[in-house]
Amino acid sequence: MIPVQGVQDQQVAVLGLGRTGLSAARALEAGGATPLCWDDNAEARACAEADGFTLRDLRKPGAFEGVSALITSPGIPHLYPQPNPAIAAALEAGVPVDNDIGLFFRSLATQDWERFATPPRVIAVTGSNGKSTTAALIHHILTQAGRSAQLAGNIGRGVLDLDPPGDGAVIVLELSSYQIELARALTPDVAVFTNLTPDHLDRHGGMGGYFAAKRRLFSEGGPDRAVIGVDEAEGRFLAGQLSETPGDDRVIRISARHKLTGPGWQVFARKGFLSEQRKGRQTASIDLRGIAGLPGAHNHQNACAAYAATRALGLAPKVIEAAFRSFAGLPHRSQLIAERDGVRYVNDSKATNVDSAAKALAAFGSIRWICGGLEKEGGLDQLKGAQASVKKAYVIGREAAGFALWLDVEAEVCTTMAEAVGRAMEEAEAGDTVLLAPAAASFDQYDNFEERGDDFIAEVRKRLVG
Ligand code: UMA
Ligand code: ADP
Repeated sequence: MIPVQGVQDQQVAVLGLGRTGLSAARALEAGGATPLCWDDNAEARACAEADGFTLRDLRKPGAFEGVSALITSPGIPHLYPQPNPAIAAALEAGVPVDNDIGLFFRSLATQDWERFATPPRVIAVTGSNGKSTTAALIHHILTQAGRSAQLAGNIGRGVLDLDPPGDGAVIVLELSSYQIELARALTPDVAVFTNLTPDHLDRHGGMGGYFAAKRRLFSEGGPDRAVIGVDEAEGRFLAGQLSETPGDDRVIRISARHKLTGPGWQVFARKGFLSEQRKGRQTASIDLRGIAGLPGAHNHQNACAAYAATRALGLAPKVIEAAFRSFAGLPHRSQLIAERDGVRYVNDSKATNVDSAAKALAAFGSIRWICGGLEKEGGLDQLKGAQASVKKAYVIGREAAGFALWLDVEAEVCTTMAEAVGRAMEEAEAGDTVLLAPAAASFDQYDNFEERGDDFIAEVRKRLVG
């Protein structure tokens, strides 16, 4: 755990008692503060109380008297679509609102660091898609290279739950727009921006607000190195804005679409080959084709980002290449779960938005596509033109019939995963890929995307065994 610094004897309100809130409350207590905890869900409150935490109803008048700050959780809206009443009350009372990420950056460095030969470093990864894969890949490369490394953030582990880093250690954080937007301290040594496509628009009041939230990672103090995906206008803008000169190598531009030219530092992947260029000359190249854990152009973008971030820490291209080859990939992202009679079964349940589903469709051929679920704001327009390799769609979700109307390919309304998997397997022929890439959130039928992916895997395996 990272004890929070500068809070001795203070009362600090904590809103949300999930992974973030509970780890923040523990770390505040370790720093000598008294956390006053609240959650809008009675069950979560009861669990925290049973664990010995003090509850305070933060919605009641006067709740913020004597409170020095409110630490909130990323899933709780503070502005759009409407502010949570407790956050609104804190802001009205002039109480600073922060989150675990802000506390982490403020509390990481300790006096022990003065004895270290190499101070610990933090690499933070954001972007619309590829954050988890890129962060996990960076962590894998560092570990394979023999560096002490820990991984946390939006990937599932609260940042204050990390162990204090030792001499030369690296912390890799996956940060969502929700986490970045409210953090009052943000000082990674290396910051990565993979890409930007519409997601979470309701929480950010549209695309401009979404980009503004992500950009904060590069502006509050500014990282020593910024790795920026320049395949969208926003990335090109950000890279341009951060560069002091055309050759400024504090910015490393990455692309999975274009050959990048220019006097600066760049890493791009084309036709399956990663290329690193500095000062207009190629410095290294890696053949990414056939690396099982990184299929498709979208994963080549992740490879470029992870390569650039670890090169920024001084790792050698050969070491990075060897680690690419041993990377197993993450569950629920382009995850090959079985191959039988020439048919491949791939679980990409994490394709919760349109862009990630389009990328999954581009990574495979002859697809029997299981899609549908809770549609996100922004619509399905971007899927137009992405369905060329789809033989047929099998649509799940409570609104499956409506979802099917948007598709350009033959679509069967299946509603349940069991029906969709059953029908796709009945019709699949050698050479086909049965792909779960929903292009929608899972909450209409499941608690989360993991449960949806596990259901897909179970339905496939049941039939392969039976
Ligand atoms: N709650 C309220 N009031 C509200 C809403 C929620 O009190 O109005 C309470 C809930 O009752 C619950 C708690 O808040 O007890 C949950 O807080 P949370 O939703 O912020 O979830 P955590 O458990 O703290 O997990 C969060 C991230 N969740 C979200 O951002 C929604 C996790 O990312 C992250 O791994 C974890 O912190 C540790 O850093 C998950 C996620 O879905 C994977 N992220 C989104 C995504 O990837 O798209 C952004
Ligand atoms: P995030 O943490 O940003 O949600 P993940 O690595 O978990 O990213 O991948 C989420 C989804 O996006 C998965 O469906 C995955 O196959 C897809 N994906 C992974 N990397 C990229 C990328 N660079 N661009 C677009 N989609 C991607």
